[in-house]
Amino acid sequence: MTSRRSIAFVSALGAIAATVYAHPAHAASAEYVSLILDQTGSMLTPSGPMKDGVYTSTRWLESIKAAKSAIAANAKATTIAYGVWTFKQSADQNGAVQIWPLSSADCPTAANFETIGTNKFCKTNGQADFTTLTDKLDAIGADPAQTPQGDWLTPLADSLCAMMENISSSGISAKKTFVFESDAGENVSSSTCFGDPDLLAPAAWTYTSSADNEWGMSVDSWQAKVARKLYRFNKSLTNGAVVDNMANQVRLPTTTKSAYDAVLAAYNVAWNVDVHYELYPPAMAMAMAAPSAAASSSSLQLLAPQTITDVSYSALLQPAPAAASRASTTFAAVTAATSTPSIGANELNFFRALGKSTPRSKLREIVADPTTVYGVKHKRLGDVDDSGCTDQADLNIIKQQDVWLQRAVQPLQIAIRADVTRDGWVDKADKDLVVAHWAEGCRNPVRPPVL
Ligand SMILES: [Ca+2]
Repeated sequence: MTSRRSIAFVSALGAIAATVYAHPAHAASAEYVSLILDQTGSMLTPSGPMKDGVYTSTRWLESIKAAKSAIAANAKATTIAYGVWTFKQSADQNGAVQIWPLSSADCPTAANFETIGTNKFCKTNGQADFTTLTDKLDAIGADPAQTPQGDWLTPLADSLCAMMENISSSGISAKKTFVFESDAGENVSSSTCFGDPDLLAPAAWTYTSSADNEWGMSVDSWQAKVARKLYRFNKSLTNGAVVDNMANQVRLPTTTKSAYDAVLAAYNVAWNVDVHYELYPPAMAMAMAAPSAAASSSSLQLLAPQTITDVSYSALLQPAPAAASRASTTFAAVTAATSTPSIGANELNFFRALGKSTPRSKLREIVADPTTVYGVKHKRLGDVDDSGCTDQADLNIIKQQDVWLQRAVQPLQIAIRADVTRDGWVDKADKDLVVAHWAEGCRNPVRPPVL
């Protein structure tokens, strides 16, 4: 009897397993990715490729391209879920706010919608769903309601801590990944992770067993508080106890670096950080220092408030592109012998440290450098392989997994060739250009494009 019942029980388990397998939509995801897009006013700063002495994109538009690129390797995955967040202050948004998905109707497949704590996710089930997600990111980039406005208040530290609290309090044990697109500029956090800036913040956080260890940063700086939250990821922020009061901090149960690393690994958290900034050649810095009579242009008015509210060094440099665009003819001849980064060293170091803060974390510096030439000049538009005919072979190169959505910079030669729009990225715009010049130069009939 006992054995027969056991067999029946095992059979029932098998049936349950088969049921779950038949409806993977109901299974928890293996990784939860929170895309955090810095939507504050400084993201409107001209950036990207330069043409005739003027940056032709913005940090915001570059951040959308970078976000797609950061997740490109997941295109065919069936077990990864995504949510998209922004942060800014004023215009009814104070800190981290989720913008997608907001309901199951937003997901490519409604059944793949998950709500976990205060977080909502859509799981993508293969390439078609993933394309829906990247199209959504493009739509967010172009949406006037989502585009940063001329408001420079940047609650960066509070937003990062809020995001970590959102995720840590959800109890997700699977991989947790933050994709973070930002240009820094913390200047208004007033809540849990408020603190004076550490102007000498190191580019890597270092462990010591000291009770008042701040990973090499100054005590109670906002950078140190973000690190406290990350390194005590699974401790509740209730009443700010983890990050706001040194005496109340919950110490990690370790006194050695290896044990500490093991705790970090167990959190299963990664920060994939893209920090966006420009290199300003000398003429731009000069234009910034001595604004011309045209300083009342609308673009400068948009930029001006940050010089009042932003405590960072980068704020002092950010009006430069507007000034340069007014003086583009004189700027065009200038070389970048001694370029100045638009981001302060202490903030760049914070991003660098965050990008290697846990075992899976990554950092990319998305630098608009006027000396960089993107793409290559093909004889025929869209003819990626220079065969003399724009056809499926060119489209196939763009669609290749190690090329599609990638940043088209050295050493990715094939992506550089595929970047027919010459903007530094391989994406839908490149496909569109190939299709716009379809069959040009071809001797034989060409079938319609397979996108
Ligand atoms: Ca391109």
